[in-house]
Amino acid sequence: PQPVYLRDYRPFGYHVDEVHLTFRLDPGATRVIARIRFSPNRDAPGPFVLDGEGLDLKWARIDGAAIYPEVTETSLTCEVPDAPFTWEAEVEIDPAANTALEGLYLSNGMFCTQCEAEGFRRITYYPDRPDVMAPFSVRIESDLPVMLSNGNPGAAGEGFAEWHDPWPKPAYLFALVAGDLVAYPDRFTTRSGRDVALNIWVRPGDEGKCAWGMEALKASMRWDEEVYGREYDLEVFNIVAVDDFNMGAMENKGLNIFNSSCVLASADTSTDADFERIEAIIAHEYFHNWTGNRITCRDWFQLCLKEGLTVFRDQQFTGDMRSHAVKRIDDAITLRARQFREDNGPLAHPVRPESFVEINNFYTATVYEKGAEVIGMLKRLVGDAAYSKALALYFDRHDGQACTIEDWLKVFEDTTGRDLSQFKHWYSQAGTPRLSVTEEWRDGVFHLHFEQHTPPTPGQPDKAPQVIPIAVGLLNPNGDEVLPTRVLEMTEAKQSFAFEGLATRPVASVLRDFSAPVILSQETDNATRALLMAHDTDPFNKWEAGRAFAKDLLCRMVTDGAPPESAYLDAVLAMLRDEGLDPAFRALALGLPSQDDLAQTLYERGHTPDPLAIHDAVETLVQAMAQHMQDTLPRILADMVQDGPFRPDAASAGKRSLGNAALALVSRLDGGKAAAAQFASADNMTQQLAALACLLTIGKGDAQARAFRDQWQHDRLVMNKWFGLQVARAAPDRAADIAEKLTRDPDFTWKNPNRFRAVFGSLSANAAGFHAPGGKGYGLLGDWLGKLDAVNPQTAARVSTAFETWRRYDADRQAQIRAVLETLAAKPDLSRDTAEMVQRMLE
Ligand code: B3K
Ligand code: ZN
Repeated sequence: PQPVYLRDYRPFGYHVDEVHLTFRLDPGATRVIARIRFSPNRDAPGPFVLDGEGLDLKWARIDGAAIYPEVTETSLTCEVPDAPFTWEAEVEIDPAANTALEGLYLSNGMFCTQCEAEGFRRITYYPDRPDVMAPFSVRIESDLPVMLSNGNPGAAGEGFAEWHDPWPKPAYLFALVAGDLVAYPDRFTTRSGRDVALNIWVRPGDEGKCAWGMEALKASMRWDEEVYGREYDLEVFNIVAVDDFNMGAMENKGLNIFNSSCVLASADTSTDADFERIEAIIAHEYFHNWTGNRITCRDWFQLCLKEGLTVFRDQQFTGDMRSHAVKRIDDAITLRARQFREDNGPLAHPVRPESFVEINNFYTATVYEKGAEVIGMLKRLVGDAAYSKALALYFDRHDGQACTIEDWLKVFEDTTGRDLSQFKHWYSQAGTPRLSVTEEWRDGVFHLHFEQHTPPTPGQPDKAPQVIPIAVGLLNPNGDEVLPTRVLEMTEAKQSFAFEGLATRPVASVLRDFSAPVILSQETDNATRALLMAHDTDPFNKWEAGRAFAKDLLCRMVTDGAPPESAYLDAVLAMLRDEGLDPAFRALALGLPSQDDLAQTLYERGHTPDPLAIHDAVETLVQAMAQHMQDTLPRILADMVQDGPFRPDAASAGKRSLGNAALALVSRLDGGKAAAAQFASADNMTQQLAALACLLTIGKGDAQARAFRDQWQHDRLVMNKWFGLQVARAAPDRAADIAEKLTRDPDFTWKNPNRFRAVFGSLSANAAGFHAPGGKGYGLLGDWLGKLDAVNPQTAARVSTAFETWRRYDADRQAQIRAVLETLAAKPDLSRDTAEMVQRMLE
């Protein structure tokens, strides 16, 4: 298939004035009758071509007269009047056969839809593009008890229900749900006094897992009013939980559809991480109502317009609800693990890509998370007040429109008078900038000399310097801050900044709060790191000093056989003991860089990474930490015991998080005694699962894994954890075997994306296990990707990114992975999704 290019954008030749759809639901033969008012777009005349895939056209009419359009596999064309006209057509579709989970499909007997990005064309013939916006009226006919669509409810009766969405929207926001569902209801009054009915719709039996999601929804609605001045705009807001879903959730207007794993929560089945993720995803989808729905994207190249901004907003929300410091660290960890990894490999692409073969392959960490970082930098550069003014102008100027990144940047230019043309490189240049800094103390003046460089990425050999906001603070050598955070604005390839009026040579805390998504290198020594770990007032850099220390130490352990250094162990222990610090922060301070991150760092430092050597170094360091901290750990375990029933709030979760981090270390010393005890007594999933993880990590826990299964066999979401954890925590030489054994388990319902990812997402996340010698992990994943691709291309393509780092490894591993990728590429019916991914990885 040919790529689509941003530069080829043309508006559609017709406006859609209104859409009326009737659905006669039937699992194997649903009828969709469309009546649509079109009018010629006088500003941009063009041919009348509708998108359509997998549709069986029964008849079509224009202004009541039968027509016989020309239909291909993907489109429909016909002659139309040069004036407004009514298009009518009836198609038949087969939801029961739809395993790709795109368009209208069935999940456990329930009808549901997923239309973003281009799924609506699998429902009826339509200009399936985001810049065509129209009000929709929908009538659903079936004997199912619950029938939902977008907007406000209309007439309903025996066997039918009608919905009307007054807000013009693109087809990708269309949704329909019908099934045997029960509601968890609530209400919300907006600040202007509109009463909104809220519902979370679930399968009977799941009502008890809705309270948390509902609280998160109400908190999101309140927050968006308070912080962005955005109110909800319909009489109802519905959320539906669906088991079979390709991603997390979908922001359909007034009818958000969620992967059940991203909305259902209870203390005994969900971990603290689940609670936090659910809160964030509910907020994210809700926030899309303004950033995405009311203001949408002109074309799919502008995806970051809605996704980067909405991620940025949900990150702000989580920071406000919990802890800004902890959230910033978590986000930096995720960015490095997913986006830096992507940016450093064959799948690197700009935040706003310029071409694609399959748009579903571009719902990436770069578009989402780097897209959010770009907004964070913009806010840091213009300041909070100007950011708020720019956003107010954005909502005011563009409400009801389908916009571009140019529109977005223009509101900032107009409110601040700044020229953002250089800043725009963040949208067009792929790759993670490398920022290096050296320090100089001369004649009582302190200088920071910076250099930036962005390595080549596919299709982009040369990069221009970017605008980098560098937040810096200075400490004096006894640890007192002598210069509070100041944002330096770097615009050149090389640039220096001078600091005067200092009595002594200071210690620099650079890139505070992770002020730009770059890889910083800074010559420093252990004493400086320890000083920053102890005294930096910026919580991110306090943590980062330890993280960078650990990274260097682990690299030296791998390359030179260096021993774990006591300077590091002492500094971490001091943080662990500091009761003035938030337990969640102390838990993060105990964490180590991921093995994948270490592999990339070693690679960039000129070594061929050996995943097993990296694994061994990490094991050695963890063991040394456990021994070094052995006197303190029992006290931490005791202090972090929660009193009273489980509460999912941030403070309680932080205590559990520190307790579980301590438990992991204690397990290295006591052979798993404490973990086994915690497993046996836990009254919540956070502690039960963490205890099982500790045991599996030290090669024990078989009995507990069996008990866990017996206890949770009936709960599909908990069983995903059971599948995933065994692979994630397997020793390197056993990971592929365990994964393989699990694929033969009768409960390995692999067509369910959550279950598939539980096994194979965990296999690729277990770096040493996935890359264990012999290539068994590669072959197993390759075979299963081939099998899944025939059924669900989107998920297969996504999981194939497990191979994106392949070029950093040795010749044997490269040959093994290349063979797997080539076998996939040669498959006769490989999907466009997976074919594009495999081809980009092989190029
Ligand atoms: N907008 C959806 C993602 C759609 C993915 C299509 N393959 C969820 C979200 O970002 O909120
Ligand atoms: Zn989103």
